[in-house]
Amino acid sequence: MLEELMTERRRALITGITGQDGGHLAEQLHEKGYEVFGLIRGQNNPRRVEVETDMPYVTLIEGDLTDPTSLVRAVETSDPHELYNLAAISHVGYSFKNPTLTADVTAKGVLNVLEAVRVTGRAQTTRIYQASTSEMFGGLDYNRPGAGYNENSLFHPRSPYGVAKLYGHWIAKNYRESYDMFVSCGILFNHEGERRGVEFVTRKITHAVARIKLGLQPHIELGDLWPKRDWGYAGDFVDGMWRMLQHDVPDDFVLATGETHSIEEFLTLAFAEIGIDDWKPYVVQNPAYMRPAEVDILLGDPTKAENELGWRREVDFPGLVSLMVAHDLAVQSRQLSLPSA
Ligand code: NDP
Ligand code: GDR
Repeated sequence: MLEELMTERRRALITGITGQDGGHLAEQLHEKGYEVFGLIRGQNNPRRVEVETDMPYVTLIEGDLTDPTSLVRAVETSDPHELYNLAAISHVGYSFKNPTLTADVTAKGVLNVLEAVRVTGRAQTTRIYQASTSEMFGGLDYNRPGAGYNENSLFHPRSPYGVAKLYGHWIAKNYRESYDMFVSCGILFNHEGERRGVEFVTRKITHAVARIKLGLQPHIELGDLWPKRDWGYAGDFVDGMWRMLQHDVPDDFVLATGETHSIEEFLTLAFAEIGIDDWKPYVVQNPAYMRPAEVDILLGDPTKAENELGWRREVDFPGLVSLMVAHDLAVQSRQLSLPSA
């Protein structure tokens, strides 16, 4: 019996399975031998077929972060040792246009997940990862000017998304303190890659760069180009999520690269990948992509995660841009060579 318990296969439930991080995480957990369950929403989610094709080892469970009963069912069906709560309305610009939905999903949805674990009697057996974000910091770190944000920096969110995430962060910490639950919050800075949605600026650029190279579009429309972000690779960051849940105690950890770069720098490297030195003729600024309030600069300090979790990012900024452009060139070229319907 003891032997059976010790060799029991680990089970993980991922909310946000159709998203960027859900894909990377499912892949890594599967490679580690986990049985992986994914929460999927909607009657006709167009991304269901992608998950079923690319990750046939994932068992999909219908549910929605705004539907508490569906979350109870998902937790009971998967009976997870680890639950990664990645689902959210995650686009900052969109959150200004749909603030109430953002609060329902990105804030209250976290409470629904925590309650689903607690009321099904799993408070002491299911470890939870909450996807917190550098958007909770917002502006400058007034306490440590010039230094990166760490776990002790002040929060000052600048969007409905950031405010909703801050609720999720605090309610997760509250359940850790109130019910002695293993709930860890990863305060992750921007991370990108081949799976990034094209609505986010990095993928929007690499997707357009590939299409410009192949003559499929003339230019790209963007908003502000001066904001700076601490951009890492999603594959590296989901490894950090897993490490947080293997740690001996639940805690909060910043994951970041410790470097910050502007969108202009991203454009320079991306266009250089296709042999274009001056990107300016190919970029049109459109106010539609500007936000009512902007986060000027984000820079993170991952020292705690490096020291306590042994976490390291592998992919650097030029490597990230290069792999994303290469991926989009391959995808667009493949589509070009497909016979038309
Ligand atoms: P994505 O936007 O790629 O994925 C979001 C996921 O949430 C999708 O699978 C989406 O499913 C799902 N979702 C949205 N609404 C609901 C709902 N009501 N019920 C259930 N599922 C829902 O995000 P990422 O993978 O990039 O990020 C993962 C998490 O990490 C998010 O919480 C994000 O806010 C956070 N984060 C991300 C960072 C980044 O740089 N990527 C940095 C810091 C934090 P559907 O297919 O149905 O739309
Ligand atoms: P962000 O990522 O808001 O940092 O949130 P995004 O890529 O959307 O924006 C980064 C910066 O680029 C500017 N920008 C544009 N952004 C988009 N999306 N589209 C454009 O055309 C455009 N032009 C300029 C933005 O104004 C901003 O300054 C991401 C999300 O993944 C969040 O879920 C996550 O929490 C944070 O990263 C950390």
